[in-house]
Amino acid sequence: MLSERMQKAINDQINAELYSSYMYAAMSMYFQSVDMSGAAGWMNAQAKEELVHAEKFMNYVNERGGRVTLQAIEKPPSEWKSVLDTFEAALKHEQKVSSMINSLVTLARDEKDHMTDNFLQWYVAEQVEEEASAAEVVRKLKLIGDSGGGMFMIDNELGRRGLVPETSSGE
Ligand code: OFO
Repeated sequence: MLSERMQKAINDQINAELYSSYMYAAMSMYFQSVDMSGAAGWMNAQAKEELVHAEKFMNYVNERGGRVTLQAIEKPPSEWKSVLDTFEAALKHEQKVSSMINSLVTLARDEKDHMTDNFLQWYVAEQVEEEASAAEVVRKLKLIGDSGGGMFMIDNELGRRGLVPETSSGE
């Protein structure tokens, strides 16, 4: 059985994952509006992954006999200054989510809740990937600078992500 405190913390994390999905959907729509269809596809794939993250938490709470309570999702921004600005915001967001996951692990350890600690390790590993993939795009965008040709190429590259079917283990 989850403690009240852990249940509340996971419910808050479910809200954060749903916000992530909403924010990436907003980024996808922004990229559509500036004709970056590849980047829009990348963000759309990311938005879907975040729903999987939220759902995994929901299933876990239910498996442990807890109660999921959904909360209001904050309104995400709808405009960014540039493609780089958008990916920098995504990276900053993922760093924040990583620190939230770390806090959950700390709580699980404080409570000697080994089941939750073990469950959370999937998210710990996932956050390494989440930060690395956003950071890689940020680095490439900085290299490209104002080059129109470079932007065209990176948009094509980002678009390939949306074409790769998601696997159950590849969230
Ligand atoms: Fe759920 O990993 Fe991003 O936010």
